[in-house]
Amino acid sequence: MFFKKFFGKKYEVSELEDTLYENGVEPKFADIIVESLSKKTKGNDVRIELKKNIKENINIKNFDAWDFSDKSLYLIIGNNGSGKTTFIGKFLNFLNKKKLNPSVIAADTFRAAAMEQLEHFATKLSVKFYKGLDKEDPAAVVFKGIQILKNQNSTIVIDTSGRQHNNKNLMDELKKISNAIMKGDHDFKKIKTLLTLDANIGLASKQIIQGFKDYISIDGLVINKVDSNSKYGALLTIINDFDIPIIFEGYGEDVEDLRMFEFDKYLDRLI
Ligand SMILES: Nc1nc2c(ncn2[C@@H]2O[C@H](COP(=O)(O)OP(=O)(O)OP(=O)(O)O)[C@@H](O)[C@H]2O)c(=O)[nH]1
Ligand SMILES: [Mg+2]
Repeated sequence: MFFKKFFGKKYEVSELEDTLYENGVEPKFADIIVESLSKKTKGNDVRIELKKNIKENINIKNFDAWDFSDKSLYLIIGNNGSGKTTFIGKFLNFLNKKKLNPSVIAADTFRAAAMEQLEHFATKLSVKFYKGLDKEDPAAVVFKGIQILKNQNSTIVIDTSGRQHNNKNLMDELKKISNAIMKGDHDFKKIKTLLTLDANIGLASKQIIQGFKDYISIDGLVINKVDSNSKYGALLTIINDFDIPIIFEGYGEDVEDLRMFEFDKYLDRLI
């Protein structure tokens, strides 16, 4: 919605470019879309032209739409405070509405409060919940949790501790969790790893995605806190640079504050 401030005004190209930077759009990308804009005939609806230029210059890949109806297992990973646990509350609500009978494993044994936070969501949403003991090995918690919950024909969602992608020990721990899932005796058709990102970090997401990707295969991204975000334009770079689809956007702390990511709607909100 940054373009609102240009409504009814004669815009300067440099001002428009600065506003794009301020909104997280990568400078080299902003330059391209503004440069092609300035050559266009005056009087055009600049907002429409801007969106068109973005579409012409962004490398959008065609991903298969996610089908949540299969019996699936979702591993939720990400930096500290990137909104994993809050997202899981919203995601359980989403799965509940689809009558997919979800259950959840709290494998963030690092912080007792994190397990309580998740238990609160699980209770509120009447979702089956398995938690580890304080400081228990998260891979063991995940392994045991799956054995207990697998026969209830449910979709399982797993919460993990926050970790920085450059912390080798914690990234090794994540690999161990992933291996524990693979080794488990279960028939989940799909195991999907979702990486959560805080929208406010803007272009710094690039290093985070790459850092996690170097350790573990990532199936989709969740962008949280887009409601309090001033760097929404950075998603253009994530879309352009990575072969990983953005699946969800979180826009608040309530369990209802989640929507599927749609590029055209995203552009309408950005500009
Ligand atoms: N405004 C807003 N706040 C959010 C959103 N998602 C999460 N938060 C807030 O961000 C903070 C961190 O969220 P958590 O869900 O605890 O993040 P986390 O990744 O589980 O954190 P750790 O487990 O400590 O790594 C909390 O205060 C949430 O209420 C969102 O979409 N919008
Ligand atoms: Mg958490």
